[in-house]
Amino acid sequence: MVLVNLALAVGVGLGYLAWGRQALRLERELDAARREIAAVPRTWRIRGIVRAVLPQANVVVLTHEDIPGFMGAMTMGFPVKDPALYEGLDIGVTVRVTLAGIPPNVMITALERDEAPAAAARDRR
Ligand SMILES: [Cu+2]
Repeated sequence: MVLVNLALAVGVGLGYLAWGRQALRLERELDAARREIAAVPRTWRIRGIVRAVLPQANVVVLTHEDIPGFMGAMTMGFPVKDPALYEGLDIGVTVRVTLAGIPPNVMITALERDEAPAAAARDRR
């Protein structure tokens, strides 16, 4: 009986160790998969409100909507691919932008005025 219990304890112990190792391996695979996903160039079409234009830095500061899979709504600056995109842009207007790149290195590659009020505009005014 003692032997049976001992065998059982050893068996359960080994099983637990094997399970723990497998869990670790799965966790590592998941991490690697996440890194791979993160390293892929992506594009988003989002709306935002223009808060500032910084031509010296080639940056437009936007209060932007949620960027799915990247970041939530907030106010921040984005580098702009072409200075022509922010030429004549007014502060406070709602714009539709295309963001492209490998997070966290994304830039605005397209920008146009949007007449419909952005969700960000309603929530953050
Ligand atoms: Cu942001």
